Amino acid sequence: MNKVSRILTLPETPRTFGFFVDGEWREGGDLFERASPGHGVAVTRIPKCTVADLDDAVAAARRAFEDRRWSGLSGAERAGVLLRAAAILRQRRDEIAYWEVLENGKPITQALGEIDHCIACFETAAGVARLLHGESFNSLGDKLFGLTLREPIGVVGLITPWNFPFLILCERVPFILASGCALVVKPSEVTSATTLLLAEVLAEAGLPAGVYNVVTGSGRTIGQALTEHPDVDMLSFTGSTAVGQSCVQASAASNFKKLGLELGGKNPIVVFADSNLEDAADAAAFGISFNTGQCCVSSSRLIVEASVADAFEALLAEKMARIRVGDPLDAATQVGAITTEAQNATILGFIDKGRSEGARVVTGGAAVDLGRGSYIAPTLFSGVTRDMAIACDEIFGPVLSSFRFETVEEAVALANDTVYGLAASVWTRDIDKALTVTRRVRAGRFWVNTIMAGGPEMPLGGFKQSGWGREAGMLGVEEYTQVKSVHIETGPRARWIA
Ligand code: TXE
Repeated sequence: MNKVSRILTLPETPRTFGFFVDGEWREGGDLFERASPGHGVAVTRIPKCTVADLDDAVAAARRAFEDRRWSGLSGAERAGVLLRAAAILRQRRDEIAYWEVLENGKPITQALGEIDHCIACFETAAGVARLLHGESFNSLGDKLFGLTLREPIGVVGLITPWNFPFLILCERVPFILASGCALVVKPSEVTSATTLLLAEVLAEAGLPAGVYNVVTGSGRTIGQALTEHPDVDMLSFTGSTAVGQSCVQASAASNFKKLGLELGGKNPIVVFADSNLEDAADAAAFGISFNTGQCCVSSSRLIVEASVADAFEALLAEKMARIRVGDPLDAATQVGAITTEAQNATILGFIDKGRSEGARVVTGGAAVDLGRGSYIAPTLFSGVTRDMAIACDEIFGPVLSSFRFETVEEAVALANDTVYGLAASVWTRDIDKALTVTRRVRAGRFWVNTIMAGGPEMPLGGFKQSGWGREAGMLGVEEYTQVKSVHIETGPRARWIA
């Protein structure tokens, strides 16, 4: 599936995008120019929208929602649009993956795989659109009958980050649309292109005007205004824990909009001595290097049984050293560029801190010089203690911190030793150990003898400070609905006034 079907070269000139409101493209005044992180070459120009543009988009979404042009359709009709969108995405797969790579720096083969996942999200959401339903209560006695209705929550604001611009978008948009809501999306300012391309896809698929609007611009202006907007009913935010906290405050200070939050992670991979160590090492290398570790579910803490720790670290380091770091447009590349200069500096800063706090670099530990762009070698730190920055903080880069344990109790305690709770992985052939760790470690997504597996049928989201709510699957549609309890009386009323 992931074959690159044509030779990929950089665009000769940057592509200029407009923004999308009420079914129409609008030109931006000021533009933000984005350089490809893998090459340092300008690739896109994106509007810096104003708060007035955002107000227009929210008003368009509000009109679309209130006149029921989308929410009033049957689930089958909504499913039809989502399935047509999936078919168009399949046709435009190479093109969307190309723009994703140019702005984000991820390898092209990975981007293509992500588009396939996005197509599956649309198809899954189409199924859920037809199946969404409430409940009936036939247990209230002969005189009363109860129903719960699932109604779309209304206008949703969606703020997305730069690490998986299209994938995170598509793990939300089709499910939000399946619920019957209208939305305004604010993508990351550095990776807006594919969110705008989705507007073309949805319009061609027959989504009514005003239901999907995209306003581009900075987090501090457009993002903040969306979180504070009194006419937005729900905000779904994926990004840093710090901005997540400000979303909570903005929601409380404006209109108590409902929040869905997917924030940071410091995810454990627990490896027992009895596991298939070759497989576990391969998974650990993948878990920290996939998307250059700029992934909220990256397994960034290795928790390995002491009896095999030295051998396992050596095996893992040997595998990590063989990972092909390279040009994102090259189909042979496994790990591409770091997406922003700020993130590059953050990761290198953590590597320095790890060294100065006394951890030992087993492999990597430095930038990779490819002549242009920002690249960092997959890095393994041994001898990490719980007080070190590389033990606690989300690095969001290809940097793995290794810890050791003697007992299952210790493994569980180490795995839970974080404010986050997004994902976890456990490796063992012993079902007792696997189940104990799975039940006792607090994380929203769990992998047993695998890592980062799954599909859009399964819900995703975090425990603890990793967030609120669930996306994808049935729960991912229900998240964007609210429940109305309906009471229906039959027969004569038992009168209050005699
Ligand atoms: O995220 P921001 P940044 C983590 C990761 C990374 C760190 C910083 O640790 O190193 O966050 O990344 C918009 N009101 N994650 O600074 O700022 C912004 O425009 C409303 C984990 O890039 O949170 C973008 O669209 N919105 C994460 C989105 O928020 C605001 C993915 C994310 O950017 C805003 C990304 C504001 N005041 C980073 N300020 C994950 N869970 O996958 C910014 N934004």
